[in-house]
Amino acid sequence: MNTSKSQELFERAQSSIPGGVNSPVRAFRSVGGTPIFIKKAKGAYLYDVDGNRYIDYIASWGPMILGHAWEPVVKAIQEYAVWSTSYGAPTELEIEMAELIRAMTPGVDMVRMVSSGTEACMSAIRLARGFTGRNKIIKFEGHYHGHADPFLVKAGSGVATFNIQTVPGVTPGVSQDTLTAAYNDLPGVQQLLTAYPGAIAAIIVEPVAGNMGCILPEPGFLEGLRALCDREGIVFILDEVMTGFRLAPGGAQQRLGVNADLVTYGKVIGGGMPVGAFGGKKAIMQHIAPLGNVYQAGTLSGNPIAMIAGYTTLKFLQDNPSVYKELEDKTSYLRDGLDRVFKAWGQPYVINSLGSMISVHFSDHPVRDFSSASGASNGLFKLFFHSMLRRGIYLPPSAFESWFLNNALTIADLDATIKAAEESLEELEA
Ligand code: HOZ
Repeated sequence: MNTSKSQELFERAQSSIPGGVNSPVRAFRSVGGTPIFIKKAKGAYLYDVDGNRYIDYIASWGPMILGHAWEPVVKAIQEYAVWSTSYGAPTELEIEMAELIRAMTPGVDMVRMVSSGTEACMSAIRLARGFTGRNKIIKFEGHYHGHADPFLVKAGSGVATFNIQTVPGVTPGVSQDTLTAAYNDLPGVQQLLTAYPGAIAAIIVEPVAGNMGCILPEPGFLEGLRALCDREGIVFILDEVMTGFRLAPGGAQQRLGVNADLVTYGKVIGGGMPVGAFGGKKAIMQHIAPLGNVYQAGTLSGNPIAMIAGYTTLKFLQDNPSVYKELEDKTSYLRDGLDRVFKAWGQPYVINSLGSMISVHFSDHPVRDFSSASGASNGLFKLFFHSMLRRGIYLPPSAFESWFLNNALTIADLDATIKAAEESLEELEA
């Protein structure tokens, strides 16, 4: 496979963009080699600048649930763009978007649009603190809620990929208010509550962890967190940036039957444009300015182009819930196929999946939290990643990320992926 143009671009990017990329995991540092520079994408396929085609399992890290350059979104953006790309003033479309989100998601009385998942989580934490008058939050090891200061403590995604223990620039004052527990460890959370009575404003959790590979909540874990929050007057925040509108029209709340006080969204909600949102119970949301004094704002919040891309995507998902069954069937098909070839390979592996999220860990023990995810072999993942890439399969360039399926994938694509995995594993053996 010729990737010479990507290599040239990566070299050129070094002098003007830190590390040559605008988001660290894209640099391929943990898997080695040169990132592929993308020229365009359509449906389930990415096309790089050298003319190679890849079957895409990133889906822009989640948003492209219906595939790339999906016609209705492209048309809607074209239609709205001629009226201006930003007003900084309210539009009817924002109300329609808020009403649609309310209709699709359980327990969201009010919603505020922002421009990224980071902003959504950062704002939700501030709101929880303002509402409760408490300072500390609990997050989980290996969970990633964006790159705002309070979340960069034992974080997943790029922070885990690059094994960054402490992030310079995050002050100790901020970090000390972020307490961490292991995912799926309810007694660990209980211990923190005992150690810091009346001090915890919020517990924030990815209901299905997607920033250390894909890791499922064990039965009773999320329900247990909900009960602890009720008992202690803590705001329970579900970070549905990855799972929102992906696991079900109502996200993980609907899929797993758990209710949050506040929910954060990103990715699918923007249909591929930069969008995030946070919403939840009116009693809490009404503390946001201008109703209350918890300040939060944004020039591009509710941007019309972003709103129409997101609205078009969400409306389609609401009107066509069969998409979720199709995605889940495709993911099961992939999972079964991978399971077959990994079993035949004969070395330890773990495949976790739920809905259209899936990942493979080269591990001889169940992967249920950050420490078990970190115990998996990154060396084997690296080799597997590159072997798959050479065969035209684009996986996340880090074992600390979930794969995301899009509904443009065909059975033939999945078969090609399973075959590539079989050949890649044979290559690992050699
Ligand atoms: N942090 C994102 C996934 N968990 C990756 C962002 C990107 O590189 O686009």
